[in-house]
Amino acid sequence: MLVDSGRLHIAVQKSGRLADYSRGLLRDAGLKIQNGKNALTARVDNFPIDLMFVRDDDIPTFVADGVCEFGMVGRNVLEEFALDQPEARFEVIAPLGFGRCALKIAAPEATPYRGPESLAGARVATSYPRLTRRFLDERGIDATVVRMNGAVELAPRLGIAGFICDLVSTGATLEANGLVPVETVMESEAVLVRTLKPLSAAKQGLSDNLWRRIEGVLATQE
Ligand code: PRT
Ligand code: ZN
Repeated sequence: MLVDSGRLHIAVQKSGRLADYSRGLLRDAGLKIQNGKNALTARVDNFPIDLMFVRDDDIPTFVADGVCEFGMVGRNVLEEFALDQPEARFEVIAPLGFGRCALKIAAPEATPYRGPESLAGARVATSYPRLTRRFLDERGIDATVVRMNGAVELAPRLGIAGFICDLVSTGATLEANGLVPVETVMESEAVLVRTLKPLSAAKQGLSDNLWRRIEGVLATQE
């Protein structure tokens, strides 16, 4: 268990698409982050704040449990988590303007597609089974969701599924695999998320201060 040291904890992706942007935003907000790219944590010199470098998939859990008071994570990861853990308590404070992408259903070019009803009876491979299931359920489509943890775009070629549901930014990966998007399940970008666990007065003040600083940076980016 983490002892409440009175320090605030921010969960950011250790490495990956959000990592540099997340640290950059905190630096722009005036936080002097100690170096050490491979460390699991970093202290902030000028505020009682620690950064925790973790897998993006773990960020919602850390924030909901209050282990970290703040996190920066893709809305796609957060919403998939929330569908699995409806009792998890956190609030989305703001979109952060980076990590933009869309969760899309795609199929091989030759697949005939006339709308969501074309998905009836199909198999859809995805790393986002709950978001995909919700999309299908909302449209009353009976299809099989096949969970894959990576290389989802290979599923049609391997005969695992006729459709995929995956994140798309430039569309180059779909194209390289002979796939075309047919439906958008959700638009996503990185968001700032805050725990709903009650904070001590000191931490609440620090939390408000941090958010004001981040808000200031975001305002200059509009
Ligand atoms: O190690 P860790 O678990 O932390 O990282 P990760 O590998 O799970 O995540 P990472 O770094 O790949 O992505 C982190 C977040 O970035 C995602 O959750 C999204 O919110 C966001 N993001 C933005 C993307 C993309 N764009 C994106 N294009 N995440 C993944 N992709 C992948 C996509 O899955 C596909 O394989 O990129 C490929 C498609 O890209 P295009 O440009 O060819 O369309
Ligand atoms: Zn991940």
